[in-house]
Amino acid sequence: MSLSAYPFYPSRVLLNLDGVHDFAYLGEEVPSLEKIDVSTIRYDDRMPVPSCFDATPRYAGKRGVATYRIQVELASESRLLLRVGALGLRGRILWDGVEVGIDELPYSLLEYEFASGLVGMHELVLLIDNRLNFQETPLFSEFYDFYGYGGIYRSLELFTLPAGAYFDRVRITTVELATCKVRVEGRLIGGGREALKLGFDGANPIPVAPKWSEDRFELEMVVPKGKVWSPASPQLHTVRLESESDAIVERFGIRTIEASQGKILLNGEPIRLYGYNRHDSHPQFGAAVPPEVWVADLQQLRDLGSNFIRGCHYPQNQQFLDACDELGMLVWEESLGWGDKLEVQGDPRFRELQKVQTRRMVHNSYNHPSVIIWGFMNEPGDKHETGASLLQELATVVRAEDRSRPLTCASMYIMDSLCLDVYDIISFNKYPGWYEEPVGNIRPLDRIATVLDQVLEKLAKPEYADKPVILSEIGAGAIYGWRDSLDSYWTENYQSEYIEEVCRYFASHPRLSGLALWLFCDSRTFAGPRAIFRPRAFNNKGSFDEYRRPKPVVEVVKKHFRSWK
Ligand code: ADA
Repeated sequence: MSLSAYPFYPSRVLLNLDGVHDFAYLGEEVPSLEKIDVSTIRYDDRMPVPSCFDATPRYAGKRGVATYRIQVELASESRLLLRVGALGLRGRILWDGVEVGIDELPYSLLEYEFASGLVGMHELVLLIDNRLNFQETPLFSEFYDFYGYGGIYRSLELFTLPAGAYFDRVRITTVELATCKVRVEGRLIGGGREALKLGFDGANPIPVAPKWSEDRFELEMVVPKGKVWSPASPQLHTVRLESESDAIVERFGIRTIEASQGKILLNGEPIRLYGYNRHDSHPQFGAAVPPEVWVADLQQLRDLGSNFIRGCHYPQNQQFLDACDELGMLVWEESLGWGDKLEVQGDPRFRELQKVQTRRMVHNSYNHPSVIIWGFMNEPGDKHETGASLLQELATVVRAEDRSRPLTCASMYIMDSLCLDVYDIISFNKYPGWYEEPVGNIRPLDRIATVLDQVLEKLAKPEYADKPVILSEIGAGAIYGWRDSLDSYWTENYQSEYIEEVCRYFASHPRLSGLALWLFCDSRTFAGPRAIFRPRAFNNKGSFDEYRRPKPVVEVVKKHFRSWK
């Protein structure tokens, strides 16, 4: 299934390369991707794109190198831009046998530019490595609590580039809500000071005179008949820019989002966020979740009354974010990270890749009105200097790219964090009544209010008063269908009562501006001995199971969320 996300480039030829590709699994005992001679590979299988090969029955659980190959027929000679929606865990991309790029940013949308060669048939090969090894895949460690799939997670698209200068992304930022004035800024790669035309919402583009600084342009304009975007009224606009040799259509929403005086303000009005953490994962498709699944997820989330999704723990599919824009869903998008060890956080290459992927995420998702919060490094080492300095650097990276949204980071050390001053919003993950020292109490539900009270007491200090607070994870595991007379851990009843407590607490504590329950649906995680605390090798804290079948807790959530509308 192919769906293109914004932006569109109306004057370029776009070839969508999704479909069924030639495939070969090369095994575990092969050298690193750069050392593999692709000319000797025998393709003896087929595999769809997008797909995770290790979610298919034949290659389930394999850790090794696999190859996807497709023939592409070109009608003209030009420069090409290959857009890889996302892959994992590491990729090497070859066009006619020549390397055009290495992708070491799992879940990130990346682009590669190269010359097409002559008119006629060409061959695109993607070598994919899902072996867990810090040297090769520093951004994904084997202890991450979600499965490190191998494959091409999201769409592959190939664009022809114009002979002259061409547009990179064009960013639209709301300058003034009342007049619907926006700033339009972008880059004309290989150009500058060219005549530009611009039109909103399908109007014929007319000449404009932006300010230029080398190849970057900027101008402010009032959107004619502009309408403000909000969850209740998700009004979207498009803008088309034309240069001498290229054209681009970007979509955006007119809205503001800020963290001020302890509140999250959407279009100047305080808003409380309530919803879920959602993994982009499904047992049959791995991380290559097709629209059939994520559209249904969005329907379920809306039926529950949620207005908020934390896209844990990596950059989101652009098509998914387009749908969130259209439905008025509010999203926290974060770059990839998960409780990385201190020695990892101190590693220069890891730090550099963290910055590159985070910058790229902001670049890719800047125009989505649904994305209201940037995050990074879930549960980092924020109580140690090494972790704290990385978080400070990542915040600087985000702010250099975008000052129009607040940033945050989900801390598991809220009581000891050295970094709370770094963020615009303070977020914390807590599992009272779930991860507890043995206390002899088989249903420690009373711990929820006790522990959350301690956190809010700390955050009542004047130095934090201006910062809104989000409870970014809380939850209890339940095995789908499991009932038991003890009503204790892993039963659906304990989970329902747990979430009942959490929702009541949130409703009566306005200091909390947001709640993201852990977890929308059960999600596959590490297998093997580490899964001793993860029955079935799934994170079982979903309100739905991995096939999106509702557990009884869904009715509890629905009752509360809908009453907050
Ligand atoms: C952490 C982490 C989640 C998940 C959760 C859990 O808070 O951020 O990804 O692992 O714990 O289920 O324990």
